Amino acid sequence: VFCSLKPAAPSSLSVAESAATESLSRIRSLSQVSGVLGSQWGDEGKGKLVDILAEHFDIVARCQGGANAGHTIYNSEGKKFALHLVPSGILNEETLCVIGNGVVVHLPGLFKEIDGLEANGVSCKGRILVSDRAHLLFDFHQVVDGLREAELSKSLIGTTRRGIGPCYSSKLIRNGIRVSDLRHMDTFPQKLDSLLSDAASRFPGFNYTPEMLRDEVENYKRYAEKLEPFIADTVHVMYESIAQKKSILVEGGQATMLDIDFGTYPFVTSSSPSAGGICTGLGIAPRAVGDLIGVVKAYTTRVGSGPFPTEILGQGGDLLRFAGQEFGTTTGRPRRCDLSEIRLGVAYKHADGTPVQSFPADLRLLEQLKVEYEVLPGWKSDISSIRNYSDLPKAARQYVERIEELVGVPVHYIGVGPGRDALIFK
Ligand code: 2SA
Ligand code: MG
Repeated sequence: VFCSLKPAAPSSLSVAESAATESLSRIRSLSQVSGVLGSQWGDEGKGKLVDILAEHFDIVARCQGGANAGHTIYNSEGKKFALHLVPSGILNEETLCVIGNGVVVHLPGLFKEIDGLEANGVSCKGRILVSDRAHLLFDFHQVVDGLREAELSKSLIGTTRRGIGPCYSSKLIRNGIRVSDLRHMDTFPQKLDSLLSDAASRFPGFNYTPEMLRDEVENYKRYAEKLEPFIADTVHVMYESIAQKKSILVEGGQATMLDIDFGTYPFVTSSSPSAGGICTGLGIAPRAVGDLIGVVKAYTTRVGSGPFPTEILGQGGDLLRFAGQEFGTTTGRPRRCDLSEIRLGVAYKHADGTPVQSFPADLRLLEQLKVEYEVLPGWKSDISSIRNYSDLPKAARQYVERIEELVGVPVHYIGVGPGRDALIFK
């Protein structure tokens, strides 16, 4: 968590009041353009933090990725919403949600999400803007994602099969179709035909028929009409909003270790989930970007393939996975850490014992290196109902403080459960 520490609240207030005032003033003093980014391999709980912070921002914007993101948030009644494309600010009525140019948009999925939200009383009309520069992700991109993975067989990436890589491929090879192209249905069929023909010539398993094109064009005529009220030049909206002193919270999808440049390539996603993605995916100038909040789990997990030096295999891993799944699926269930001791990975070493200076690009090296651990005491108690940092077990505080010390970054928000209120401000 990278925001600066603020002075303590006046001493005339009670401890609880002063803690609440301090946490509120810290949120209010976040920069005009702030970001919530994943710092591990995803699933850190970005959506929850964005949902909490959203009421203090005018705009919540996505800058990269697509429906490969899975952001689970709960409203004040504890109702669960799983979002993939719609920004996690949507539950806050005053917040405008922006899907930026860097996002790849699967319209059937987007409308399914919007319809689901509307059916649950969350109004989306006039509250979601989709960039006219965003690339359209078609069903066939998802099919190709599966075909590519099948080809890779044993060395597969383990993608979400949402078509992300194939859609960004279309974008970079420069025959992609953008949201603004929906306004020109006369040329749309040719563009789509070129994309589908490409896929058919590359993959023998891809059965491209004239009916497929005809049906998809018909679908997209309807989507074009339905999307029209949502389409905007979001780059201009960002520029104007910044000039008008409106605040923008950028919601990252995936995470640094899945970044196309900085992650464990090729076991990465096809976008830039780290800080640079904010500028390219929304058209925001680097100088406008202020505080970045990096979200991490208390323990690291990853889905899909690729090296993971501190992976715990066997019983220990099962224990964490089991506990993690329990609180991942069931609202309000006690969050526990059953470990009697916690091994904290603090450094990587080469096989000969010499230290590894920086996170290696070379995956073979990453697979072979040794991890240096520090052993800290665990806390075998339920901390899910704790709301004040000082009430946490000593071992839990030690864990947080040792991480702050090692990383050199203050920890300001500690989630202890899935709900909106399950947060400790530190
Ligand atoms: P892709 O589909 O091309 O982006 O997959 C490439 C790699 O990126 C990983 N990846 C993810 N890892 C964790 N969570 C993700 N999002 C969803 C979630 C996943 C879901 O938050 O739960 O709903 O199942 C996500 N998206 C991409 C992926 O595992 C590959 O390693
Ligand atoms: Mg997730």
